[in-house]
Amino acid sequence: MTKRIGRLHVLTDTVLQSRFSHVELTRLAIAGGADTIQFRQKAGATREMIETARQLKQICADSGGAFIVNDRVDVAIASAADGVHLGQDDFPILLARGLLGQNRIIGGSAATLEEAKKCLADEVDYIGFGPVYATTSKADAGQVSGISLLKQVVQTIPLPIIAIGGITAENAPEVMQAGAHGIAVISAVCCQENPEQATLALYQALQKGT
Ligand code: TZP
Ligand code: MG
Repeated sequence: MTKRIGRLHVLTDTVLQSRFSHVELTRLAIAGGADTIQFRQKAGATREMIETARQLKQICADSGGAFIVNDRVDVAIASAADGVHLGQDDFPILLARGLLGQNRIIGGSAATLEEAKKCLADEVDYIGFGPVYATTSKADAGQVSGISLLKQVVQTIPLPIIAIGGITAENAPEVMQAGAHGIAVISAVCCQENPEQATLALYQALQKGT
């Protein structure tokens, strides 16, 4: 079956900033035009995470957006999420597929062409590729790929490629022109004065680049 992969993924974060909760960020991002919310919380009580995830899922469902959980297959299942996003050292993708079934979205992270090929072999539904630009939002993000490697991945890997890492409204058009299916951001939304307005600016930048 064909699963619709969004073009504007907002990853919720309450570590880099504490003004907005995951729920508030989700509401604001959706209001600004995000079509995918990725709940990204690296620590804390599992029970609370499930509670939050269930709220986010409801908000996304009400707007027709997709709800993806970062790292945690258990939380994704418990919240009836639309999918899960897994890094190279996270829960193995093939095992996640066995638990989630074919209808749920599985995204994989890749920072190199080799990692992108691994994701393809594991039959992910999309690849989060990057960091394309420098980022301070992820300590172990690794080396910046730049636009040229992003292009190479887009041309080699027949999957939707979601660019991540240092994406802003300024550079989003060139990322889209490089062939990315969409973008994923943390700080360009979560760390802005007005997350809704910031999401809208990204949304408009995406339109420009496609
Ligand atoms: N994966 C690769 S870079 C990154 C992640 C989660 C951080 C993206 O954050 P920002 O603030 O949009 O650069
Ligand atoms: Mg991860």
